[in-house]
Amino acid sequence: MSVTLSAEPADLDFDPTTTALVIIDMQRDFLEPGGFGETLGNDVSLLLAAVPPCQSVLAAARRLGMLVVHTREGHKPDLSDAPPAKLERGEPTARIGAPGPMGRILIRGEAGHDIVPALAPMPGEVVIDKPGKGAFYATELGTVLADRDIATLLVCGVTTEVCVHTTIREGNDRGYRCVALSDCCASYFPEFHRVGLEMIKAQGGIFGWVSSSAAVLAALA
Ligand code: C5J
Repeated sequence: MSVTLSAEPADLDFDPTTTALVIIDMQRDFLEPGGFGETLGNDVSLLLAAVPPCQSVLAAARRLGMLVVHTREGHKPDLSDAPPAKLERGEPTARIGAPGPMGRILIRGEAGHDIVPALAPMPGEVVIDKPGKGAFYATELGTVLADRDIATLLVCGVTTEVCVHTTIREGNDRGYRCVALSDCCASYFPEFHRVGLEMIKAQGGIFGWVSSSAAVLAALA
């Protein structure tokens, strides 16, 4: 059964049974004080502000039995899935695979790679480990969504202009209706967050739609 979501640039009808909640990279190293993101000089409180709205949308999605997908950005310990162009960037002490405050930076299995406890996946929920910024590139996400006849993605996570944006662009090109939930996404750069959302909904919704946690909760009530 279809429900109507208040969104920009236009309201959107979606069926919860063919809609996935996709939560991008809410990982300790990006969000937590003392993590890799903070050691780079970022204000992690900007990202932590997205956690409570994500929790409320996640609770609603779980209550309705919607498909929930969590993603984590990271690489194999031997870095065989990380292209040299990605590895050679940044200060040597802050590169992927270097020792960080919560284990090796962006390496699977390290503490900093984990999703923050407040949004921890429940047993049975899909967790996609992705080597790129987009959640479709070099992952099983496309198959997971096709198997469930998913048509609409409600997208949360960090950071708005990097992994959220790349995933929405990838999803849009694959024919999904992608909706960024503004208060459930965040960036270390408030201006990038604002403009990132503007870009999605510009030109009649060139990449998709922008909505909010409150609008999703109202639609699913
Ligand atoms: C994500 C990043 N998840 N900003 N990564 O956006 O490098």
